[in-house]
Amino acid sequence: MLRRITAGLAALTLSAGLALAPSTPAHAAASDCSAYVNVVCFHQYTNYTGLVWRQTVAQVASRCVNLTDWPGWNDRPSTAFNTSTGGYQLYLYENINCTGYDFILASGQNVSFTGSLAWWNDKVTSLYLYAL
Ligand SMILES: [Ca+2]
Repeated sequence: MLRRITAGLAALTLSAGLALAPSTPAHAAASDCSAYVNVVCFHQYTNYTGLVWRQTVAQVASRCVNLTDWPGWNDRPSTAFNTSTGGYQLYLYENINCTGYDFILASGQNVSFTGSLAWWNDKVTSLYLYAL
């Protein structure tokens, strides 16, 4: 049995730009996720700073991606961005292999895991980007 939470955040206004190859800047800003179209992106900290994990839709769509394959990223995400434009829904999972509780982020949404969502802070271990 899975608990599903849909973030009720307004879609970001995204600047036009090309999605780049994976990168991990040492210190980030919200724009290190929001400025990229068609990416899944995380910040290390809830205030949109720290390390950034960013992958294009093409790199992660339609399969389970374990953050345990990315050194240091298991249980690290504190924000999540789904800037996909093709209707992809981002499922974030508590455990490896896309199991456990999930959190759903619709296309064009982003979230910081604070307040009522604080349970998810430093909890994400795998993700699945589903094409609708
Ligand atoms: Ca976890």
